[in-house]
Amino acid sequence: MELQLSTISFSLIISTAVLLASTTAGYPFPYPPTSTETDFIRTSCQTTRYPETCFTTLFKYSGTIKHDPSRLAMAEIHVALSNATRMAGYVSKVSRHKGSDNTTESVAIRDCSSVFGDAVDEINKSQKEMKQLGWTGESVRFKLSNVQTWMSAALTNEDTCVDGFEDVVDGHVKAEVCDRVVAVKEVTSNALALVNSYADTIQD
Ligand SMILES: *[C@@H]1O[C@H](CO)[C@@H](O)[C@H](O)[C@H]1NC(C)=O
Ligand SMILES: *[C@@H]1O[C@H](CO)[C@@H](O)[C@H](O)[C@H]1NC(C)=O
Ligand SMILES: CC(=O)N[C@H]1CO[C@H](CO)[C@@H](O)[C@@H]1O
Repeated sequence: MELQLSTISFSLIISTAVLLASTTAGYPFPYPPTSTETDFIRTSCQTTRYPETCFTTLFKYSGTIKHDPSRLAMAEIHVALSNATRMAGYVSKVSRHKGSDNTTESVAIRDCSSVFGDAVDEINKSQKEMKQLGWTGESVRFKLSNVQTWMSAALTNEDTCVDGFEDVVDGHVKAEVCDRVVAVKEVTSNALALVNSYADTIQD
């Protein structure tokens, strides 16, 4: 029974990978990903809160990630950084257009713009730290704990942006900002989860 179940899920994984490969055909892969490389991403993504988002954002990097959990975490940090940067740019533009009045909406937008700028800096620092993890267990552990701290702070800042709109009456701007933050939060949360999983594998 157990064998049957795992055979079924294995073929499910394969067919999903094949389906995705065919729908994303034409993507600039370093080279066509092998099924074990995509399996690694699919399996690792199960430990995240948004496994589908995890897989769809990382699938195209499978040739670079191979079976390396640190590259996996780094790739999602990279996705989170470009997502957060784009979001910060959007909010800052809205904030400039909204003028400088003190309506709850304008205040929420200004605050969101400020905390998103911080989130971008924190994710950026995390990316740099991941690029120079070093080799000794101690060094890797120390740097990963920095990354965990910064990515958690980034996630908190993204939440703070949304919380700031709590008392703002429903409208176009509130809906648009809160909608867009959802996607950024998903990849940020996933990146943190992948860092946590990797940190768990490092020996003292
Ligand atoms: C908005 O509030 C800030 C800080 O409370 C104040 O300095 C500023 O003059 C206010 N702007 C307007 C347009 O009322
Ligand atoms: C990350 O930080 C560096 C400076 O250390 C800066 O040049 C770069 O533009 C930043 N990247 C993003 C996406 O904010
Ligand atoms: C600009 C950018 O990186 N956008 C991505 C944000 O995350 C979603 C998935 O949650 C991607 O589909 C976007 O391409």
